[in-house]
Amino acid sequence: MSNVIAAISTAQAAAGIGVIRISGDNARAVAAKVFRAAGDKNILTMPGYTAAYGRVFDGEEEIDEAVALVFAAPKSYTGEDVVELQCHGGMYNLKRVLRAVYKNGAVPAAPGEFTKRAVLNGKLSLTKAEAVMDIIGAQNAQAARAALSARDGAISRRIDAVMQQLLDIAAHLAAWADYPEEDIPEIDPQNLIPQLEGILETMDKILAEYDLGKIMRQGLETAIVGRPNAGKSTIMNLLAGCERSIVTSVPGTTRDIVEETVSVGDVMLRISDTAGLRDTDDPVERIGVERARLQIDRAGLILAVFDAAVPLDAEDLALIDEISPRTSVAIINKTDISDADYSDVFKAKGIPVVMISAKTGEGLDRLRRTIEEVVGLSALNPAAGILANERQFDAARKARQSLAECIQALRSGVTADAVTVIIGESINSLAELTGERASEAVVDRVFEHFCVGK
Ligand SMILES: Nc1nc2c(ncn2[C@@H]2O[C@H](COP(=O)(O)OP(=O)(O)OP(=O)(O)O)[C@@H](O)[C@H]2O)c(=O)[nH]1
Ligand SMILES: [Mg+2]
Repeated sequence: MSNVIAAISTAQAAAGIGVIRISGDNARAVAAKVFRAAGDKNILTMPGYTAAYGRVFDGEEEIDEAVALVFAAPKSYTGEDVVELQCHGGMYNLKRVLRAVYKNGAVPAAPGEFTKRAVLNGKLSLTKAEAVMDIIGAQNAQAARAALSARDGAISRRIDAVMQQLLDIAAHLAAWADYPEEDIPEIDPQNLIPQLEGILETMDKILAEYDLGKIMRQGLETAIVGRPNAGKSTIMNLLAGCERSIVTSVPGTTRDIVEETVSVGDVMLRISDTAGLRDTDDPVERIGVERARLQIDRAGLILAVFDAAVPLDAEDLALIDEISPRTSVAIINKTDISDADYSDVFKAKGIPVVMISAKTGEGLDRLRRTIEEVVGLSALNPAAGILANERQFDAARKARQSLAECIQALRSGVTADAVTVIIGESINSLAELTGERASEAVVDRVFEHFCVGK
């Protein structure tokens, strides 16, 4: 009976209900040894998608009461017979029931093993399986929507469409090369190149959206930087909606990095408030400044704060130079006490600039809108099908690379045979992406990251 696997599928914590999932050819037989249905229902003969109330036993000792749900193969999550025991929640109780299940012939499920079986039994594609984990891990509405779309096959469909076009071209090329005597229209590289370029463009778009998708799922690493006393911590608190960072009129207040996750429209920012940038003899503050500089290097978005009440100094100008090639927003703060407007300095460098008073909140909406525009997430439709992880991205990148090589080869006049081989490589990479041709090692690696019980 060792093909029967079992695990706790719900959170390992005190809870009203906890579910133990059992899957495999003999799942019913294992379940029947620990669960006795009330009345005349019998786990062994119950039809799929039915439930029975009953009691759970370890040998002759009654250990819980539960509801058993039966899913008959192949109409179950894994494609095998599945029994789910809805027991009382709570760590001790669930583990006790699980032990009884193991004693009666099931073995512990490895991480993601239920979903892996679903893939191997043809119930799910690899990208859909990955989406299952993304649904579980989603931290915001956008990420959940993207994961749900992927679960529905949005990215598979998008990749399949590309693959279909390549298969058509490859088939045509092969037919033309293999049956020269047949009346197959000759292939003109000049026609093929624009066709392949169109496909390349689609792949580039899919690849470009990956970074935005990552920002959507994980949030964007954001650094608030600037001179001491410019109002960085006040802005952090304004965006966070709470007194997260200490604010005082003493320059050099913030030393350690203070982190907070904040939603700005559809964008999730992982903000770090940092120490004011200046040369200082204070050893503690100096470490803070070093950390601030590291944070600038790491950040995907820089919010650079300038104090309207004092003129720009050399430190400010150096910062402006540093942020101009990066994704950044310049914030001129303290408009409530100064009319100074040096926004032209930023505009000249192409840096979006917003004037605000962190003290009164004036300009906060403008700041939020500007951040949204700069990050560009609104251009992304989470339902359209976005690459979900590095594995998928790598495969897509390889497919794109082969396509580019193919176009290059056509331009330099290589034979149709050679071109067919390169197109084949591109198709293989796409098939690896969707899992159609993923090796066992790749499949194993995908499920290593799953939780036990899913
Ligand atoms: N009038 C006015 N004062 C402000 C504004 N924003 C911040 N301040 C004041 O400026 C001082 C410094 O503010 P902080 O937010 O601590 O500045 P900081 O950039 O974090 O400073 P360090 O942590 O020392 O680098 C405090 O006294 C704030 O109350 C503003 O918009 N208007
Ligand atoms: Mg501060």
